[in-house]
Amino acid sequence: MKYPSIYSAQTIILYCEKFGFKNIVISPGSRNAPLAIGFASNKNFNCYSIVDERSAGFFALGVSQQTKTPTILICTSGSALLNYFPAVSEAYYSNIPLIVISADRPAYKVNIGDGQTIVQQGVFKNAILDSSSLALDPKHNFKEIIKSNKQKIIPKKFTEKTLEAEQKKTQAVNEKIINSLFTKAISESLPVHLNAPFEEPLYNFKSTPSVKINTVIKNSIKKTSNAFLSNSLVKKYSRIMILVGCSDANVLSENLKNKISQFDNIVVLKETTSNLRHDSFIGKIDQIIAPIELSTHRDKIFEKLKPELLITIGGMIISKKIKTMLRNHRSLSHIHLGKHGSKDTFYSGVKHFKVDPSHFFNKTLDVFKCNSNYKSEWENLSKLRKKSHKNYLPKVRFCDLKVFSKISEIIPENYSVQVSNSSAIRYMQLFDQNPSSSFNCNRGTSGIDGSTSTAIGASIGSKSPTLLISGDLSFLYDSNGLWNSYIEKSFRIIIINNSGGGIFKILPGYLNDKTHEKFIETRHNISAKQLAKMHGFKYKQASSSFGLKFALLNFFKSSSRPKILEIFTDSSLSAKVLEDYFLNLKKS
Ligand SMILES: Cc1ncc(C[n+]2csc(CCOP(=O)(O)OP(=O)(O)O)c2C)c(N)n1
Repeated sequence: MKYPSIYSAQTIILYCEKFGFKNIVISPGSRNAPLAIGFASNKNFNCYSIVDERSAGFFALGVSQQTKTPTILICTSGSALLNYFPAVSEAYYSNIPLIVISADRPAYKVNIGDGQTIVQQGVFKNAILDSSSLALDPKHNFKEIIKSNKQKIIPKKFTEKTLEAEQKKTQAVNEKIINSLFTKAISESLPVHLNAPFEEPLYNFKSTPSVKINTVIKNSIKKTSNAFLSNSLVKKYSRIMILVGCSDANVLSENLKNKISQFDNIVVLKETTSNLRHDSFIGKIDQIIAPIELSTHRDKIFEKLKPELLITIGGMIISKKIKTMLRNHRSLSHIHLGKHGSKDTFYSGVKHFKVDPSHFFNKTLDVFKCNSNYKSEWENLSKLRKKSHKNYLPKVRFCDLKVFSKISEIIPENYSVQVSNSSAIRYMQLFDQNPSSSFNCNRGTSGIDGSTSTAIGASIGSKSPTLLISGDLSFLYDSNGLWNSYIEKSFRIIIINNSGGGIFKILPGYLNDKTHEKFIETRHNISAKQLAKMHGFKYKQASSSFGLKFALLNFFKSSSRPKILEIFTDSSLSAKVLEDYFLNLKKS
């Protein structure tokens, strides 16, 4: 073991040990060398070396997404830190814990023309739970510190004794900061940023720690309150909709799912990324809503389908169609359940109950009970759509819809599936998915900048084999995600290459002209083949139904190297087919 001789660096490592953090993602640099070497030589940690900080950030996000515990990110000073921003904001908006630790120069060396230096404090201020900067250790190379005409750390007249006293004070302040930030990241499941200024020398280490930390880790689990029971919103309703966004399969207990399914006044609508499974819960929300949107009677139908009480669980809702429906036809009330703050997504004035959803329903289900045919109205529509969907699919030519129907059929049991933005996750939501597999997508900020890195990080954090399903732009954007040595042999990537941002062709307002093609769709003819070769993947292509069937035969079989399957589709045909599909869903 090597403990850095810089007291604050050593303290950070000791706190990480004490808190039981395991996964440390380190990007190279020398200002952060005390931490990099200190963590890497400590057997309590699994350390990952990733050069590109944007990719490192998303990799860490993927690990945390699966482990549900904070992953530590370590980077050097300067723009390195800023490259974490996309992942930090994704973590912030999708409630994933991350601890960013940036090495910095002492304050007196910032803005005086020192190299690789920017103002690092508070850089994530709009997308971070909390951030703080440590105080510089006065005792570490005080001779260098007092050289500065700007330093405010060591008074002009000092003795060995006063320096010792200053160091003691600094140590106490720094421990408080670290303890507070780490506790917050755990209890709130959100990202925090700790900035750590270090003076040189940076490469001195000791085999045993020289500081003794005084931590008392507070139990962050709060007592569950039943205060919601006396809230006036908890009463009988004939029409309750439970809408579940990004979450884990266990967000509701089996027992509760069965109980809720017996209520005819409650319909449960779930997205693929909710990972909630129950036969009576309704998925494929867009399939139900799209044909209504096309109907001349849509307002009347939506008024009948809208809930009196909307209860949301989990994170972001992907379906634009349900958002539009519920904004135009508002529920009387909206309750959001869970640890994290709710958003007024549906403009109906949300009330947040900070409570575990299972606990809430265990206490309230009987209060909500009421005879109604609300659930059956939704169920009838769902059955009709299922029939139309089944009739339509065999007629479809080779295009995105066809490809996603095939992929959805072949995802093996117990896979961890990561899906990129944007049409990939939307297409996945049109099909039944393997109920034993889990589905995740970076929907916090819906970026296309980190899906591959997230998936690789998730494969480290997950016990299941991982499949990434990605669009071509998302894949090419984050190709540095492949630049690390942690890609397991079982890792699989399917790229649907429709030569650009095919999503834009299925969104309203797109015009088929050269300007849209160049600046919105960003059409290209790049393939992933060379990248696959460069990063040691096995690579296959398909551009027809037969080719795809053949390529998928062995795709999930165990292999000596990870694999990429690139499927080429025509974006114009795909857009046309999807439009036609929604039109045809009306028929049964
Ligand atoms: C970092 C970032 N830049 C731009 C966007 C806007 N955007 C959303 S989807 C998309 C195109 C994605 O293309 P591709 O990965 O090929 O998938 P598909 O078009 O099939 O959805 C873009 C550019 C974004 N979401 N994130």
